[in-house]
Amino acid sequence: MKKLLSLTLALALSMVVFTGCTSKQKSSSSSSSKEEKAVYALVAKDVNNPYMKKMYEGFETAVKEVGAQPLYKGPDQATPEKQIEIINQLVAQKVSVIAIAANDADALEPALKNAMSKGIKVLSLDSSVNKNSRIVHIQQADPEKIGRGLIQAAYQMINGNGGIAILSATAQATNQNLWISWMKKELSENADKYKNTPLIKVAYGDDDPTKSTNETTALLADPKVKIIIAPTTVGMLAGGKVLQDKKSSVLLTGLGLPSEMAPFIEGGVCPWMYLWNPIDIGYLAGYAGNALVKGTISGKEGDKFTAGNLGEKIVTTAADGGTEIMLGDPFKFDKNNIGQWKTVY
Ligand code: RAM
Repeated sequence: MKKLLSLTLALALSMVVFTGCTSKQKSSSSSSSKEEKAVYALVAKDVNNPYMKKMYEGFETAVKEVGAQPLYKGPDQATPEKQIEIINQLVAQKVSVIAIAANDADALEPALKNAMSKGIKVLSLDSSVNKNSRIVHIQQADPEKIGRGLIQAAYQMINGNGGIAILSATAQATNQNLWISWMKKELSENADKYKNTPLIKVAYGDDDPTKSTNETTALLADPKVKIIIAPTTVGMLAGGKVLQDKKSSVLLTGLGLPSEMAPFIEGGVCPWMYLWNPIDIGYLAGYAGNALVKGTISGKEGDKFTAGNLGEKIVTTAADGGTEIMLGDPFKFDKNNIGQWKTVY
């Protein structure tokens, strides 16, 4: 039912290019035993992050559809050190695929290079590793559109008047840092437009609910701050709760899960926000990993493959000179559509 709703909405909202539909699940009818199946692992930034769990949902579906064995791994906190340990364990376990949402672009390089030297197909998703550490990256949406779009949204929400603060994830997170660099570019390239909406501070909540709550509270101590941009689902939820509890007039936008942020959009704390379908990111990674294992693609620009229900996907050049596979455009959630999306993801 949820899948159908998602599909219908995505069609109805065809003015935006968005693959919002949750991939249909097929049950794996393979009769081969678990031992014989190749293992495809997803390494989360942090296993407890609800967004990562949604990504794994899609990954698991895809991996079962192609007849392999899915595995979910990740640290309890979003640090690269723990991810290195996990990568080494997966190499020892002789998995076939490692799809990783990286806590650092460079720190994982030796471990991932070692994995690739053993024939393991390594891809990053959500938050990329550097181009030497992966075969290909699964990119959720154009980082420039995300970064510029969030600043433009914040500007509109505060009518071009008031300070902007950013509540990010960890200081090393590749995806958040890339989005923030586009936010800063949007501000500096249009200095006249943004002269009354300066960026006051970038705070880091580490994708930890408690730290994100404390950082939000600290941001509110500065009366110049009129809006907080949280380009992380964990930061969005924590920020929304603080603003609502304090009945603050400071507004919030960013990248949030509709299921978590519906009350704040409906209540007005967050006029609107953006995201893409995290389930589809994981699903795409599962199919891309399988295409690498089967040799359908090698990860070079121009390679094409069918990603199950998402249809044909193409490998393109990424901004860092490596390659990537793009899911689609960010999608806007506001009072008009949040009611329909909150039950989807
Ligand atoms: C958080 C994570 C993740 C990011 C989303 C938007 O859950 O930091 O990496 O893509 O937010």
